[in-house]
Amino acid sequence: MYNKQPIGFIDSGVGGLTVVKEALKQLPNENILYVGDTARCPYGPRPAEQVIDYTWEMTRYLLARDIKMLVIACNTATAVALEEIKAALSIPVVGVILPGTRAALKTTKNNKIGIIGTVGTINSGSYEAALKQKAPQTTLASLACPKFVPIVESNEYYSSVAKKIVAETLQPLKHKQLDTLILGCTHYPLLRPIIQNVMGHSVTLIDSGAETVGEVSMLLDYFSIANAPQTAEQKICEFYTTGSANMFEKIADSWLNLTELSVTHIDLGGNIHAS
Ligand code: I24
Ligand code: DGL
Repeated sequence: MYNKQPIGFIDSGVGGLTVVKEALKQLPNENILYVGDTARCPYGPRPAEQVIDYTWEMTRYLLARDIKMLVIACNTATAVALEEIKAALSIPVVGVILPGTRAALKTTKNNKIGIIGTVGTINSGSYEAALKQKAPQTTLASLACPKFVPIVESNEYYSSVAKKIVAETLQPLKHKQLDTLILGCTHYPLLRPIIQNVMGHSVTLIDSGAETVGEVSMLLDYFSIANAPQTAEQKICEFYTTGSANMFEKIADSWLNLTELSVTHIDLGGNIHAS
């Protein structure tokens, strides 16, 4: 009836913590294992084949840890690797693209939806494919925003520089009469106030990560694999990073408002010098 095996989360780095934050809120009883490939982040500019390989390496690591479900928290990895990994695994595998797409379809009134993400996500055409398959009557405006991840990672996401870059980048979407915009990247919720301001308040922003956790919750119940209520002491929440555990912990502590997180450095792919 109850299943206390952990849910696995994988991401190219620390951005997937935006999804974990939602999981801690919506699924406080679930045990969590998170792998962030910080050493090889960002995935956004990388060729699809490489992103697929890296995503498999994180997946194999967590499969060996006996997870009951896998969440690909990274949009770029979901865009290129979800189908292949889902087809190969016997546990449920959830990406961030379909939940965001479903939420956008629920929200839109004029069927004009926008999607912003990394170069890898936008070039894959995965959001377009998902939307066209579900609702061919909608139009989708896609835009890669390669400058957004670096703004967040340089701690500039509230600065006037960020405002200027976001305004310039989103210019091509301004006059498309969109009423819904999907934030198709783990980092974009950090820029949400600026993006909202630039796009105007008639545009509803969809946070793919938050939507994804709602679907994870639904799947846990559908498959009857949710965990029993447990105390904070029983809860397992472990983070693994291919980069510096210390630096990962600093960001995770401040973002999740938790202290003394369990963060461990791991090597993936048998190449400790990979970068
Ligand atoms: N935010 C992200 N990545 C970083 C960062 C950040 N540095 C500052 N902030 N660095 O992603 C990436 C490279 N690091 C990773 C750790 O190991 C060393 C290399 C977005 C995170 C979203 C949860 C800004 C910042 C922060 C704390 C919380 C949130 C945040 F410092 F955006
Ligand atoms: N996690 C990535 C995504 O959601 C953003 C960072 C990166 O490019 O790796 O697309």
